[in-house]
Amino acid sequence: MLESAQEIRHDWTVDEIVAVHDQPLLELIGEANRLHRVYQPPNYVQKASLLSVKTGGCPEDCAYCPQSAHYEVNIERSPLMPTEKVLELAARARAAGADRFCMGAAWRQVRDGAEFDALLDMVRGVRALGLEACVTLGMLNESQAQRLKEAGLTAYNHNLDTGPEYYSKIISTRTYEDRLKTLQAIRAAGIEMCCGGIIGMGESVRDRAAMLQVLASFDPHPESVPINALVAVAGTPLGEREKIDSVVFVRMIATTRIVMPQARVRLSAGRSNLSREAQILCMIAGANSIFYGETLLTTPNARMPEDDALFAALEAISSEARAQ
Ligand code: SAM
Ligand code: DTB
Ligand code: SF4
Repeated sequence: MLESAQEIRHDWTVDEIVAVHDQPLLELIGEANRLHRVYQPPNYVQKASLLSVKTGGCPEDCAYCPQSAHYEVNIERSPLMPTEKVLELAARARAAGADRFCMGAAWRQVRDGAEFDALLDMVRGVRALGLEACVTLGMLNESQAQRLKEAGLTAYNHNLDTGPEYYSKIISTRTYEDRLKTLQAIRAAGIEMCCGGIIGMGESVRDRAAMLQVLASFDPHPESVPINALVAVAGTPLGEREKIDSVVFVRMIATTRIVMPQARVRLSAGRSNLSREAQILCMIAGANSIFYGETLLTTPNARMPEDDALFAALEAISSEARAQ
């Protein structure tokens, strides 16, 4: 693919990104869609299936997260799921049409030992099923990243979550610098980087733009960028936050697409609050991946029959169908 120096940039300023984000909506969506059609297959939306393989009891204090042990949240904790069970669920996800299988663990960081070895087996098993494999396990070092690469891991998800300034309002138990180190280890091992964040936590547009600026400074850009809207869970410090407006979601997706035209932009948590039409608008604005399946990690996702109807609506239609 030809890279246009003007369009694939690593030197965006926060001001420039804010200006992109704040322009008239139709201009913004139009430009995002133009870039989407140049750099991405125009009719493909990836289905990624998500599974929590170790749930709750996490020592970190991420203010949005129901799995943090710091808060009183009504979720069931569970230890690492047996590999056979994970692979059974992966096979089921593949049969339902998933392209990628993502496994999340409520760990602060990866520790060498039996549990990490089991994770490596899960990755091998998922790849053997012909699925892309992604994991999100918290912080890790280069040798651990290398072992994941050798097991066949496609991508590692580790989010920046928000801009550098707002970050300390959300998480105190690890720094932005720690996150960047993990991302460097992933890149050093040659694993695809899946890195994005969350909107709707009380941050400003400037904080969102600052996060995109850090992401775009990676060369190459992250291969995938999940954009989550906060799922406010009772018991967490952000449990009372109001849902964001769907146009706010669309603006963030479009801005992400413009700033990183080659990335896969994933319309992630919070999608179940969007109508079918708002989701299609996000796709016009550059989203080309979703989480597909009844649950995210601990909270409900968009329902599968509704997603099947959404995907059916995206297909080309025959003349008989058009007559309806
Ligand atoms: N423990 C690992 C970590 O933090 O890197 C992996 C799992 S963690 C749950 C993965 C990501 O899920 C977080 O970085 C955050 O972006 C997202 N997330 C968690 N809770 C969320 C919520 N309530 N709403 C939206 N996104 C959320
Ligand atoms: C990401 O950016 N979003 C996913 C995935 N990466 C691991 C997680 C969303 C979690 C939403 C809250 C929950 O279900 O616990
Ligand atoms: Fe733990 Fe990850 Fe949740 Fe933070 S986001 S509390 S590290 S599971």
